[in-house]
Amino acid sequence: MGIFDDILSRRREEERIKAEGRLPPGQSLTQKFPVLHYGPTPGFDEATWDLRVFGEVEKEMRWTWQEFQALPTKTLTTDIHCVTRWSKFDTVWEGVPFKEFVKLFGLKPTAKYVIAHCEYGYTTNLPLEVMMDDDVLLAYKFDGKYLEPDHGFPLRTLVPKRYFWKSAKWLRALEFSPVDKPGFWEQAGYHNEGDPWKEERYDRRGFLF
Ligand SMILES: Nc1nc2c(c(=O)[nH]1)N[C@H]1C(S)=C(S)[C@@H](COP(=O)(O)O)O[C@H]1N2
Ligand SMILES: [Mo]
Repeated sequence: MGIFDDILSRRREEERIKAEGRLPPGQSLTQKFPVLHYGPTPGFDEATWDLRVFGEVEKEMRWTWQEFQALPTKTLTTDIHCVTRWSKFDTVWEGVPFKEFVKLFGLKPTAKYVIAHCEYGYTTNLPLEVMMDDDVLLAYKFDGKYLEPDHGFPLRTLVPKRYFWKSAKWLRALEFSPVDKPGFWEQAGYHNEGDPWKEERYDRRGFLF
């Protein structure tokens, strides 16, 4: 074996060790940041953009882009896992922690599910309990820079413990619901929970799968 093969095999070995315990079943590591979504990438108009919360909240509220950016943020490093089988380690995100965000308007005890509403009507659903995890963000920076339009600018949810389709790009509203409301991919046959460690990829045999 030549020197380059040596280097290559050492790299692969490092990667294998690095992946141990961190790569959910059926996933492969990528260094890239693939772009995946249904439909076109929406534009952003600061004059009309807002983020709204509604449903089982004490107070319905809305934020302009400027108001939203004034909220305290936190930065975290986490792994992400896409249902199409790529995982990316050590991604760095900044955003408003969901758990802190809900304190601004208060939740009624009847709030059990969170439905993220995005541009063009994309939705995705999760139990409130899952959203209240410390690592769930309303994220607007990746790697220290504002999100690329394709990755959800200006705002997306980040839910690292679920497959990445649960991290909603181009977020415009959060609905707090007493009942579950399966979202876009969930209605198309993706699993309702989407836990990568349990390989909850697809569920019903929807018309797409
Ligand atoms: N609004 C919206 N958010 C979305 C999607 C979408 O189609 N529309 N696709 C989801 C899917 S299937 C994935 S894998 C991730 C991809 O995020 P990325 O393009 O930043 O990698 O976004 C998720 N969020
Ligand atoms: Mo996806």
